[in-house]
Formats: sequence, C-alpha cells, structure tokens
Amino acid sequence: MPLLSPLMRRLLAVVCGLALLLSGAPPARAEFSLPPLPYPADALEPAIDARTMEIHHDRHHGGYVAKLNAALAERPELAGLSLEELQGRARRLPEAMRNNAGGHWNHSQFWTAMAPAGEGGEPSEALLEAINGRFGSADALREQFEAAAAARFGSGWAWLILKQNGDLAVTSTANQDNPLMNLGGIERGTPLLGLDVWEHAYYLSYQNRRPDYIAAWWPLVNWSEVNRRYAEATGLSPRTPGEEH
Ligand code: MN3
Repeated sequence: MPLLSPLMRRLLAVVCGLALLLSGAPPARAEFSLPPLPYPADALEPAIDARTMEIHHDRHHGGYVAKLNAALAERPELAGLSLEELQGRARRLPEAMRNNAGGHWNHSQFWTAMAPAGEGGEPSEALLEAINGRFGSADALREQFEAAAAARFGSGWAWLILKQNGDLAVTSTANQDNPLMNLGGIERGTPLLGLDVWEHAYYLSYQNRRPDYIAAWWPLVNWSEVNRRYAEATGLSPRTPGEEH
C-alpha cells in the first residue's frame, strides 16, 4: 500500500505550488499599527480616567487602525501611501477609508499632545510670540480653543493649526476629519494641537458636560510636543524660555 493516496499526493502538490507562488510574490505592504500610549493609562487622572483611556486607545483607536488596514487591503493602488498622504487625498477616498485614516492620524497626535498635569512644559519663545501676535495672549488662545471645542456640534475635533501663510488659527472639524484633509469647508493647515470632543473621549466621567472635560483637559497639554510640531512646521528651533542651548 503506497504511503500517500493519489488524492493526498495531488493535494500536497497543490500546497507546494501555492507555497512557491507566495514565496515569489512581492512583499506585502507593512500594515498600520496602533502606537502604544506614551504613559500609563491612569497618568492623566483625575482629568481623564484610566478606563476611558483604555477603551479610547485600545478599542476606538485600535478599531480605526484595523478598519483602515482592512480597507487598504481592498485597494492595492493606495498601498504605499503614508498616513499623511492619505489625509491629503481625503476627497478622493471612499468614506470609510477617509474616516478610519483620519481616526488613526487624529488619535496618534492626540496621545502625544497630552502629558500628566504639570509635566507638559510651556510654549516655546517662538510659539508664544506667534500666539501673542495672533490671539493677544495665551489665555485668549485658550478661550478661543475651548469655544471652538464646545461649539463643535456632534462629534469632532478642535485644532490649533499653522496655516500655509504662516499664521496660527483655531478651527474645528467634524467626525474624524482634520486640517490636513483636502475637503471643502475645512480650514487647512498643519495641526499643532488637537482635542477629541467625541463623547467616547469623556462620557464615563463627564457624561454630557463637555465644557467641564475641555476645561480639565487644557492643563494636560504637552507643550513640549506642540513646540516640536511648531518648530518642525516652521523650521525653527524648539527652544523653551530659560532653556540652555
Ligand atoms: Mn476618539
């Protein structure tokens, strides 16, 4: 009696053939991945509770990443585009891809734009000068930013951006859109700071009290990161007042 039946031999041949085909195929594009939180989930308490951070990061952000990868698997012609490039093409993307690419980009900048209270530093000399020039004072910026966050109807984001002409501006976008997207009705620019005002960002602790969440959030701003983004966008050095150089 032969070791393998004819059927088994044929199956084995098919499997070997497939393996050869796959090994000769070009390498698949690296998938997007969920970046870890840059601090423990409870590091922002009491302003943002640990449970909210875990659900928000692992499930919501994780969900955007998984759905973005699934959508890209169906559109090989978009493979190889960076996350930033996908934002810049938002108008031509299918809606689900635009939402999930936006969700991934927005949340990635969100985690790093926050730091435990007291650890976020201050605006750099250069950024402070630009803030004072555009808004009058850092307090006035905060007021405008908080008003934009509170006024966003439904789900969305509030932003401090650097516009192409070099001016700072406060703006807001709906859903997972952002100022990098080439969409009508969006004030475009390089995001320096973005605040998530979806209910999933605050509902466990604040329920419908979005203004309380916004006020508690401001002291979490990681100015060191905002300074870095501003320096990168302007080509200036991210020096903070009093810092030795
Ligand atoms: Mn969110």
